[in-house]
Amino acid sequence: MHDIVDLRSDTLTLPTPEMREAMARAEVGDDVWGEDPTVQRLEAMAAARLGKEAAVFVASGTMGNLVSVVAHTQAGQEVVLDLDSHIYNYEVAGGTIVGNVQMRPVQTERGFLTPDQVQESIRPSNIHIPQTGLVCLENTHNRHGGTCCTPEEIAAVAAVAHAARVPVHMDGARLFNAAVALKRDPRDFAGPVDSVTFCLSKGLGAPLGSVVCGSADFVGRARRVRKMVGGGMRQAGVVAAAGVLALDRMVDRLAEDHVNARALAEAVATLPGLSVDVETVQTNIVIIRVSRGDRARSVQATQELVAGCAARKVKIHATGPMAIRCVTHKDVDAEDTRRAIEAFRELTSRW
Ligand code: TLP
Repeated sequence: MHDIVDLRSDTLTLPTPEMREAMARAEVGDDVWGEDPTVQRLEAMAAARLGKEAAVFVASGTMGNLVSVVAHTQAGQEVVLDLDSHIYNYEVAGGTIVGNVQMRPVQTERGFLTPDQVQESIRPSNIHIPQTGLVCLENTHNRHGGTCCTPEEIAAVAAVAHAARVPVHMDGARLFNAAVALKRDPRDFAGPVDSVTFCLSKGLGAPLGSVVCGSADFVGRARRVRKMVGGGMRQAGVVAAAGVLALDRMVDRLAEDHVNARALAEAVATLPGLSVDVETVQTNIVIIRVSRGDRARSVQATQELVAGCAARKVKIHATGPMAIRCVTHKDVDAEDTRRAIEAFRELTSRW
């Protein structure tokens, strides 16, 4: 049980006492010189966990996706991705600015491009038309509520892209949530794609950091781009030490977060004026839609819910005028989840 139940994001997780200890003791060196043994250990662990040749430690998921987009593409090429993807919506157009690529967002049903959509989006060879340089996938899918796509779905999309000689990058910020939820090896998801970024700083609880995995050649190029955007970190082993523990000890427990998210979703779905597509709650994200009569009243009710929950020490985040996102994580236990449900129940009881 915690004093404040913070459901705004799993990025708010605090490092465990064990992580802090490991950080204090970490063996370090200058990583730009290739001399930080703890960073090297983390990169080797990450590559092995995803079945890739190599990996590079980066400051954030955003940086991981940026260096991947730039390392895979040439200026003037096009990147095919889902309209609701994090890369397209929340990464400040980094690929466009740094990589000079054009984004080609495609509306999808569940956040996942189908093989047909990829086929239709790949540009023909024509003097007028930009070349397709990359396809990006996101798993789990943030805006669609932590939904997972299966290794088979990924393989089907990658086959179409690869047949056209287009590489595939996966934003796997929460890839381990998908692996735990679907009870599959992370390697099964990573196998069909050319690169994957995953985050240590979300459900896995590290204070910061993400890892980009791929072939040795790709990772070499990504490392250069990382340096270009100022991401060459010196004694980074201090933070990589927490990442090693995140990978080692924090993956299996993600299942608890999924149980709590389900409980929250099922309870909230029964309350007046609130709806949740419970079937989509496969991992740790719950998207709640608020509807109270007309739009104006619904928007106001959403704001009142956020404020009312805050007054009850339950922090939630409005992701749209009539939408709330709750994310469960290691610092929200079953008792905290019950408190959050109680707050929603109280606040909607007068509706
Ligand atoms: N997502 C954050 C916000 O930026 C929305 C959150 O609270 O969920 N890919 C995906 C799918 C993400 O959800 C995020 C972070 C990132 C990439 C970026 O990671 P960071 O925050 O480390 O740059």
